[in-house]
Amino acid sequence: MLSKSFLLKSSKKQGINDTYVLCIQRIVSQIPHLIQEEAKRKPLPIMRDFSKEWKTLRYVTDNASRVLLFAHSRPDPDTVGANIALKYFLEQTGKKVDIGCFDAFPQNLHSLFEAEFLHPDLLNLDSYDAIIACDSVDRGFDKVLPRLKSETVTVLIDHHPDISLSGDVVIIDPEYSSSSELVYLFLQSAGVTPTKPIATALLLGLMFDTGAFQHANVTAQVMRIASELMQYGAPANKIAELIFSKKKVAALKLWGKAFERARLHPHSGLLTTIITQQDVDECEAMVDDIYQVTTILSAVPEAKYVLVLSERDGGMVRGSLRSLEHHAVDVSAIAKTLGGGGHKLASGFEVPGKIIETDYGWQVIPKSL
Ligand SMILES: [Mn+2]
Repeated sequence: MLSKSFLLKSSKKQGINDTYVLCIQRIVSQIPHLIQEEAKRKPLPIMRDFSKEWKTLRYVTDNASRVLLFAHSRPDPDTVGANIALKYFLEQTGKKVDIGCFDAFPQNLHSLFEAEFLHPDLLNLDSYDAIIACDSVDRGFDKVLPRLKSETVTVLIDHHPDISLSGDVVIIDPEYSSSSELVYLFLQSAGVTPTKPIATALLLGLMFDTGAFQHANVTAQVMRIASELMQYGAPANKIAELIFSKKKVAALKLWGKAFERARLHPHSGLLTTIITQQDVDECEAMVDDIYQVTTILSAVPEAKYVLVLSERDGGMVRGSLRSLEHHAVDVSAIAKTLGGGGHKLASGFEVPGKIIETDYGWQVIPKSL
């Protein structure tokens, strides 16, 4: 029987402000404060050692018979990879495992895995001994947490900063590249040799969250893990093709609009563009197609950092910020001033409103006006 009495509760706190009026000019005016001097840059990050947490997690999984895994809303390949890998591992050890998510399993990943994500309303949450949430635990799992009975053991595995949720076992450190990297380290500490499907799932997450090993979160450890996963049979080329190359015409059309409108602010080095809801509809594109616009634009040599503003369902405007390590810009500082958050080199925020074009550039008009 799984008892959580041995687990120490951990708690974190943080506050997110929620009032903002945004226009590009305001962001530009903040840049001088956000560009760090080379000399003040941090030394290499020290990653947290989770040896103790891995042992606790192993205790939890050994003693649970029914486990619910939980993926974040609008699931990306990292949450998919981390959850699928854990599911396969737990099923090998005879556990009954479901994966919960507020959205369906991504269509384009069905060629890699036969899997189903179950909406929490369809689940009997009381029937699980333990719940493990992998990746962006504040995007979906936060709504499930209050519905759990108190004796259910909760485990959080994440690599995002500023997570305010707490659980019985907390494995969160933004210095790691991906939740898939963390799950790999768990399996390694448990002495588990990944099967080919497990290796495939973890390499999927690792490659997606590192932009196929191009982002600043790539460490020697990431490369070691990727190489080991390939030795266990993970098809790196197939994964790369699936997540980075096979873009439909709809996505290319949408990117064309975004690239055509891209404007560089020469003094700040801000490269910005916008995507309206009308663009997405006209191109018959998917919201997911917006994500890679920031990645591609961040590689433009003149750009110090990139802001892509896109209209989303429910009258929201999403700002996606991206930079590259050598520019020494902390885009999460910008996101935070606008009520958002994220990593130093990739962050975002959402504000209620719509996007209009003015003589001075793109402007977000708050909903209340
Ligand atoms: Mn991730």
